[in-house]
Amino acid sequence: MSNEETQPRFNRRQLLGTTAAAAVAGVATAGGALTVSGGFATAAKAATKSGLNYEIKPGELDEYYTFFSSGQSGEVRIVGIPSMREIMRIPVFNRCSATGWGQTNESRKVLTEGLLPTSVEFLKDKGGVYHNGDLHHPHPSFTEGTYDGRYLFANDKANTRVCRIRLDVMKCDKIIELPNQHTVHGLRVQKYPRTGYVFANGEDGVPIPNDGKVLDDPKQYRSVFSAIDGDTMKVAWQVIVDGNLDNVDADYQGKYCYATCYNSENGVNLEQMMGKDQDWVVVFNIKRIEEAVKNGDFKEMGGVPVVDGRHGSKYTRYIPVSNGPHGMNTAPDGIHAMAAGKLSPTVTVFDVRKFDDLFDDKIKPRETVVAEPQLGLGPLHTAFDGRGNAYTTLFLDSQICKWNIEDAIRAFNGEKVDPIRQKLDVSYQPGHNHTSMGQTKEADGKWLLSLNKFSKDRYLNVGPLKPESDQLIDISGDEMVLVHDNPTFAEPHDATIVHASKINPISIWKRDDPMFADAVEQAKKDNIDLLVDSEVIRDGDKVRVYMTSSAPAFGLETFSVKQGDEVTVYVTNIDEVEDLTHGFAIVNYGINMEIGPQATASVTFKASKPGVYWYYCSWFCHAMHMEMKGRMLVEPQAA
Ligand code: K7E
Ligand code: CUA
Repeated sequence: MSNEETQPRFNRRQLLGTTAAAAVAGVATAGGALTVSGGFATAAKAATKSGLNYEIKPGELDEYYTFFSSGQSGEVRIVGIPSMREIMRIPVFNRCSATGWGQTNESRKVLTEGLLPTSVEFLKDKGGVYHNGDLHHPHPSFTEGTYDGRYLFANDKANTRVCRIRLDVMKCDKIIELPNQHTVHGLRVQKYPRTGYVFANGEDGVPIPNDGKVLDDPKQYRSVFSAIDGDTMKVAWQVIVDGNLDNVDADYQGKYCYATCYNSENGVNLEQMMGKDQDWVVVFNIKRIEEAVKNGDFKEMGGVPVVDGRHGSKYTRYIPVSNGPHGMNTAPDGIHAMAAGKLSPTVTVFDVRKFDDLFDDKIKPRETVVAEPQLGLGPLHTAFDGRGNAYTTLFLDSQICKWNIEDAIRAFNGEKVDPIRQKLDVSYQPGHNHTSMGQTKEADGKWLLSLNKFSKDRYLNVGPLKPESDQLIDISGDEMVLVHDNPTFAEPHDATIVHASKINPISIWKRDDPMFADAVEQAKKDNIDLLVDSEVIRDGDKVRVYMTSSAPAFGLETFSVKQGDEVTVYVTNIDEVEDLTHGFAIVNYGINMEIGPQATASVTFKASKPGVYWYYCSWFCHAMHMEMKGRMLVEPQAA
């Protein structure tokens, strides 16, 4: 719009910062009502319109934890709502310089123990671990339809892995790589009776096994759906499906889960994938699949039972929807589930109570559809307020569309009602959105987060690579009100908003924590009391260095090893004070790790360079923190 280019920039930004109603009228009134300079006028306006208090004063705590994914950054981030302050990062599929994730023995165990043998072999000369991941969908564990504060699960699209994060310590304790599958995209968990299963969608099809015997023969490519046991983190079963699985959700009865599925053509390029007008939502019958596994109606592949769920199978049903569906979301009413159209301007609403009849072949697949409202361009994901309204992101329109589910059903049945309540401009191109507790039966209808792929002009220009832009919207009233913009680094893809009352982390590690059980066991064998002793144990060319750390001193001021030794340093933080973390870094040896209060952390390396190497505490712990250091003396090998 040339009009836009000639206007001062703040005018347009103000316009986008107001509610949709104002925005629609905005073009006409912009010259009048919105000429106050700067962004503050908009914020003040939003504040008076917003029914909720979103200002968190210094020292006050947020009402919600938000677990943000970070896409290709590979970590999970914890953000408070409504303040939108980033509180913590949890390294998962990435390397973390601050905590030593990817370097400590404790983290390497998590990163390696669930790898498939082929990957162990592949990573042999690459440091033994994958250094990247693409974490899309973080979802907490449920008990009876709501969050229980035990775990958070997430997928790695880049290297076909699923992780589990312990919410008591906010650390990842399990990562598994899925056999037979190629990428994990959609991930959701069983809501009832509990988690239970973690459902993981395999997006791309490949030959099974993918060992090079079959290459350019797409007819032999298979897409796989996995159910993982969240307690053991083992694959419980897999299902082969037709098409490429995209997003998934589960019902509130523990009977079904369902996934959007594109590429019904089984094509391998864009042209082939767009060949047909229709794709599917595939519904999985959990009970029937469990029976199949029990009764042996499966093939064992890659060490797990694989059930054939392609067309004609009694384990699945394929419900036709328009081409290229994307988001899959179950409403808190437990009755409605919906698939966002992406390429179609519609959202297709299913009544999950009809799935019993569908599997008994009493009704046709499309008879489970109870509404299909037309919302706008590029519907991707839907969130809920628990009051019967749905909020769908419109990627192409850069809007959130608020609509009423019951009205959409009435319109579908021929009544003259418009289900759309409001459209709110967001900046820009939203992917996921999420409401407070909105993926549980306790949806409270207070906050909506819009996770926008582009920020363009919303923040100070930082060069060609711009941040994403997450926007906080008050949905407590009749109208959505935008209250806050938050820039984020690549790429908070999805987020889950959990009421703080559901989460109860500890502040000091328990000495019997499984995270460092291996170190405790080794110390026992070496007759070391980790809380007391600082000692060097030589075992051939393996050297184990045990030291305590207590602000502001390490238990050892110096230790000696020989060039070529394999050295393991175990540091135990014997401070019992909340928020007193020590670090252990060895200069010019590329080593650094975090040791939380009452934790033990260890790192193993080859002392390949002779000389004097200072080690120091890298996490600020005391007024004398700078003095918390010592020397590693590496004696040169005799020539
Ligand atoms: Cu919509 Cu990876 Cu969650 Cu992207 S998927 S938006
Ligand atoms: Cu210990 Cu800084």
